[in-house]
Amino acid sequence: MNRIGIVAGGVQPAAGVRRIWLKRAGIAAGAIVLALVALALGMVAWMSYVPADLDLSTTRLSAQGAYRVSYEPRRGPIAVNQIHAWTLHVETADGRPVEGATIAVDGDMPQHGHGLPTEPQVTAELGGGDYLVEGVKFHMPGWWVMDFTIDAGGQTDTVRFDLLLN
Ligand SMILES: [Cu+2]
Repeated sequence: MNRIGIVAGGVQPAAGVRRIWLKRAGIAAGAIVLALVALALGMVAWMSYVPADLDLSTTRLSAQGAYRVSYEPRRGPIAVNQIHAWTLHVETADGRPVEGATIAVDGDMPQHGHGLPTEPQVTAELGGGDYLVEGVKFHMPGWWVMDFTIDAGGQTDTVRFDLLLN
């Protein structure tokens, strides 16, 4: 009798400890799941965030004010996933066409940490300050930026366009 009593007494606390441990593990797992859900929601919100004051104009003054630059897609509105070309027009701040410029092209999605799927380039100078930009493609809807670094007559300046694609 005595022996059974000792055994029973020994089993009781162990089961109690296990129950408490399981309860704590359950609480921890729940907290982890909640944290992951919050993180996922935060990431979705961050990745689809677009500044309310985004300037979508297709004519912009370059960062240091050297050039007034405008662009036009050559075949109508820009569609996601379609490779297309732009005409980029470059003039001085006071409206004189800039010819013979060297222009580098870059672009990315500010919220996604990725750039363009292609490497668009200026492939021809069309005259009158117009340049042909070929190989432009946006592979996702959302907020994109396009950056042009323009070097003409020893004056280098950059211009950024914001685009919002559906
Ligand atoms: Cu993206």
